[in-house]
Amino acid sequence: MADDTGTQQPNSKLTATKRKWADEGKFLTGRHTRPETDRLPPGQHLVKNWPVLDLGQQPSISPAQWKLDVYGFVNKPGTFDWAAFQALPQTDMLSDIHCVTTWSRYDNNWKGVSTRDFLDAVDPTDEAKAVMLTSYDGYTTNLLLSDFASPDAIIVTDWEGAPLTEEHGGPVRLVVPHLYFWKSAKWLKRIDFIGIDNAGFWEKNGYHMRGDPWNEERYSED
Ligand SMILES: Nc1nc2c(c(=O)[nH]1)N[C@H]1C(S)=C(S)[C@@H](COP(=O)(O)O)O[C@H]1N2
Ligand SMILES: [Mo]
Repeated sequence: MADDTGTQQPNSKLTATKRKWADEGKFLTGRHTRPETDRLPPGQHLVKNWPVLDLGQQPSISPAQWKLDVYGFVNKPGTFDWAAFQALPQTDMLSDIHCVTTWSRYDNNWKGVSTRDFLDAVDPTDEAKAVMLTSYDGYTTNLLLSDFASPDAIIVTDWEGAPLTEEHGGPVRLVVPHLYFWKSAKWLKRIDFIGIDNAGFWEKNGYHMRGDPWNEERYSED
């Protein structure tokens, strides 16, 4: 029963494996690589609303006023204004939020520029190992370049089909869903590509340098 369409023969090993996966309901959504029972990281609880957390100074920046400066180890440093940012490839993503204060929120629809596409545009050099993000409220946070470049990380302008509200970091914020939400800088203003991972605001104040919720990296070791 060989055919030339690339279809597996009925008794091939792959067919048998796929049948077993189907029986087990594996990859049912096709989206979550973790089993559903592991979707909520340890010590977290689910919320339906979206809490607001920040240092208490919410800057009012219109899209026309907004600019993103890019410095450091990149071949194409410079400034993106709103039009230049909108000209980058636009992507939709669905992801979960995990805040270190123990709330998690599932299935957030984001639109913006994936960090992968952003990195293509600014072209980091080999010296770049980490990024320091600076926001319009003076907030800073650091990420390893490998975490910033994660395939589900996105520089966001829209949530659930509407522009990101001011309280949630509009016009532009970062979303890095595989790390605690303090890494997801609101009101993004500046990205420095740096050679050594330096501590940002919360990282200098007792929080973990990386912040992986699956390993409960909440606080710094010392
Ligand atoms: N610019 C800026 N970004 C920030 C913060 C902040 O104070 N300023 N707080 C961080 C923290 S601690 C959290 S939990 C999330 C909260 O985002 P939200 O208010 O949209 O839920 O933003 C993060 N990004
Ligand atoms: Mo937070």
